Amino acid sequence: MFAFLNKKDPVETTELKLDPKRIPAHVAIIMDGNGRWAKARHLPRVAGHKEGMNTVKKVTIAASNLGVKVLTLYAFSTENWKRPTDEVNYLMQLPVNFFETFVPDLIKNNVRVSVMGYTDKLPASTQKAVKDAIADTKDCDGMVLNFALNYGSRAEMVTGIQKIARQVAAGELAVDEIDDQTVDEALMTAPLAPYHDPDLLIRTSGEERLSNFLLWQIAYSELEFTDVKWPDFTATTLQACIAAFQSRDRRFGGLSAKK
Ligand code: V0D
Repeated sequence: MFAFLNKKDPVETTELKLDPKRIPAHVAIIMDGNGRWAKARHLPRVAGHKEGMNTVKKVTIAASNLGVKVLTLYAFSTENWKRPTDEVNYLMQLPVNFFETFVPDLIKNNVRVSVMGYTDKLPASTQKAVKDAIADTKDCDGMVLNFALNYGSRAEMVTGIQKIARQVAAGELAVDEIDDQTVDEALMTAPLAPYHDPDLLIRTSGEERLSNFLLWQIAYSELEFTDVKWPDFTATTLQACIAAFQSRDRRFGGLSAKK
């Protein structure tokens, strides 16, 4: 089923039958393969990032039209600083470019921008673009487009544990009161409630690993891996991933589907 998901060349099929009542509320994507896409075309890596940003725009509108509530995109990890300076500098310009070219479309589609990660470590111009995108879309109440920027799941958990420990030390919280919800509320996905946990996690470009992304939050997520490189990902690829998601029986540890 959905064999074309694993083809090098994504086939544009017209319609995939999706159950509109079982669209995953929160879809998270590890957008991998931009460099590989560029290399295959004898282009510099940054050409792949540029094309990848155009894919972000198309997939955002497609997800919003399908009724997704939260789309989380892994744009820059805490490890990506190890890349060549020129590439990092180019990446840091993308939110600026994105803001300049795409905010009107986001507003038209009622999409609100949100960001999670250690954004205070980003260049001032990047921080400003992110802040402006958040401010300009703050009244949109359709889908949330949530960028993970300078994000790492272990760092997020360390910060969350420190927050909880501080509440305990201040006498605001008893150790025995700490539960799943305490942790949910201490993580960077807390503002996405009730959709803080992804229902579906997609990773493009063939690698099957999590790379320090949302480790707590994906406890019960369905995982989809596709060989399609992020710049080649389309609305149809997204539909195929959601069709695969709908073909699965989610049990949440029990014996029958919860919903
Ligand atoms: C490059 C492919 C949009 C993956 C997508 C700073 C890597 C394009 C943003 C963006 C990146 C982030 C926040 C925001 C508005 C736009 C972005 C980065 C990389 C890293 F408020 N695409 N994009 N940010 N790429």
